[in-house]
Amino acid sequence: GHKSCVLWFTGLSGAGKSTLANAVESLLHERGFRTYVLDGDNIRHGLNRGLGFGPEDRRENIRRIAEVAKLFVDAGVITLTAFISPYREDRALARGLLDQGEFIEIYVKCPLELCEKRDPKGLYQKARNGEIADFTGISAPYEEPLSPELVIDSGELSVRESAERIVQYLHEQGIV
Ligand code: GGZ
Repeated sequence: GHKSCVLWFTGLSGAGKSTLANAVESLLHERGFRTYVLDGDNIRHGLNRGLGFGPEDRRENIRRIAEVAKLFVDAGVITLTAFISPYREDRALARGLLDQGEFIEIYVKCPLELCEKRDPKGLYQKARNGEIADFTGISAPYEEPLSPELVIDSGELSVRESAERIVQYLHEQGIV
């Protein structure tokens, strides 16, 4: 058996968290590991339906996700979470629920201008127009990680390169 862990991706909307989490998952599958990706599609539409984007709701969103991730880790699954998780305090809370070495914070770093230029869902435009309140980077804060395990410059690296770096890190840590 292998050590399990949470790969906690954090970063702005449009930075590439989900894309990267899915790419890492593919590489891990090739090597025979069991994995699961938690993201907005399976969490915000289900377990956390009804939570919004104010600070309190985001905190509750992150807390529940961390608790679920912990269950997956207990089940021996490498768990990848892709949420903005903009508040340091909330990420620290998530980290605190896991054992030492089980929480790997990955800052998917991408300039706001680039995220806004990509704007795949048109949300930044809506936020600029005042149609979405509390939008991260526009009208709500993003607190950059101060000491993440990894920083991935998603504006500079390809998805494949980024994913390989993360798997390399897991290898160095003796996780895979
Ligand atoms: C930020 C928002 C907002 C607001 C809707 N602020 O690019 P997306 O669409 O698919 O990812 C964003 C997602 C953020 O949800 P998270 O659960 O990751 O946020 S947090 O960790 O802060 O709780 C975006 C969409 O939801 N979205 N409104 N106001 N992103």
